[in-house]
Amino acid sequence: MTEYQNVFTRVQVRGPAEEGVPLPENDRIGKPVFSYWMGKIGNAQIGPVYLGWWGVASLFFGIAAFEIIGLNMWASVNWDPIQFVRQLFWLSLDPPAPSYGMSIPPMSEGGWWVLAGFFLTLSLLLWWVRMYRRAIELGMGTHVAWAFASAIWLFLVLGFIRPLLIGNWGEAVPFGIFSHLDWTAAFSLRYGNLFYNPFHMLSIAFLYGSAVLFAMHGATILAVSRFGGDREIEQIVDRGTASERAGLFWRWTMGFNATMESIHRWAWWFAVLTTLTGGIGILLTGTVVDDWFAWGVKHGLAPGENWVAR
Ligand code: 07D
Ligand code: 07D
Repeated sequence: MTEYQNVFTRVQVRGPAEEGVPLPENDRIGKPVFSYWMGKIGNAQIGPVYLGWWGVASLFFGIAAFEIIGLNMWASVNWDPIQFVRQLFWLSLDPPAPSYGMSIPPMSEGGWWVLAGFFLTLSLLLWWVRMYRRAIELGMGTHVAWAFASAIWLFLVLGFIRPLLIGNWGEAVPFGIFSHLDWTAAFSLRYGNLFYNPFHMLSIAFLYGSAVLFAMHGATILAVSRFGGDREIEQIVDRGTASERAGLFWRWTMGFNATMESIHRWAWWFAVLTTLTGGIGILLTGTVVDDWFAWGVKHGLAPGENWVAR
């Protein structure tokens, strides 16, 4: 009992290797191994991993994109390995200059960026297919794939859909640790302060909300794990003291409680809506709205000439 009364995992279940459900063809690779340290944060069994063509293709293009980015960065410091490591966070592979529009630029002037972006996009889409297909194969819902699709949506808006609408690759995000932060700050300034974009507001509310919900849910389940609350799904159909108590705790403290099932819908929607609303906000910027502060003035969000404080 006391083993459960701690915020850190204290117990590890260790049985014979679990092979999982049988598959039509055995596409799984790797002999299962056990790791005590992985057991501290999750399941101690590692592998076998499902190997399929979608995953292999995704990794291939992902590694290709990563290599193109890395080699271009390395070339930018004249192939000096020390400088490459020293300046890594500040190095960048930039999109073509605005003067190129949507044409294919020379490799050294943004061509590599286009190719890396194409490969990275392919890699993400192929990984999406892998997730979707594995879920179907296991008889699961495809919720994970659709949540991932929401993240891919924001990624595509940032680097593909919005530049396409504007007609310029130069609008897209560079590949680099600090360069992509500089891009983000410059984007906000260029379009009159993203804080006045209501979709940025929504995205932030869902992002913060995701953190709050995750904290509430994680804490609640840990708090009732001594009653078996960590067996969440059984608790939905077979109501026991854990689920009941968890619900009662929130009804007592704030009057309303989610259910063992609905809390996961809350979590899914908050996470999904972060990038979904975010993508809408970015798509509108520079296409429909050129200056979010001016837009705010017009709609009474920000002080302007006719501003009357109420
Ligand atoms: C913890 C899961 C693990 C994932 C990790 C990310 C790479 C990139 C770089 C090849 C939560 C792995 C990173 C593989 C390698 C190269 C050049 C997920 C977890 C650890 N950002 N961003 C980061 C990406 C955008 C912004 C960190 C990606 C937009 C701000 C990391 C994308 C804007 C800050 C990173 C992307 C933006 C960051 C930590 C794609 C607006 C930070 C990410 C594909 C949304 C923070 C130095 C993390 C930081 C940070 C990756 C897009 C803003 C390098 C892959 C253009 C303000 N971003 N980002 O933990 O420390 O995610 O930056 O769209 O402060 Mg970013
Ligand atoms: C980027 C989805 C794509 C990622 C994918 C993952 C790999 C790695 C590797 C496995 C993150 C691909 C993964 C390739 C594989 C391994 C190891 C999700 C991504 C597919 N903002 N802002 C947001 C705040 C300001 C700006 C969202 C806060 C300033 C821009 C979020 C503040 C300016 C954009 C948010 C703040 C500015 C955003 C991102 C505070 C800068 C966006 C949500 C307190 C000066 C993005 C509508 C997210 C967006 C975005 C938060 C301030 C600019 C809610 C809290 C005013 C340009 N901002 N922001 O989940 O959607 O991203 O905006 O000041 O594009 Mg912001």
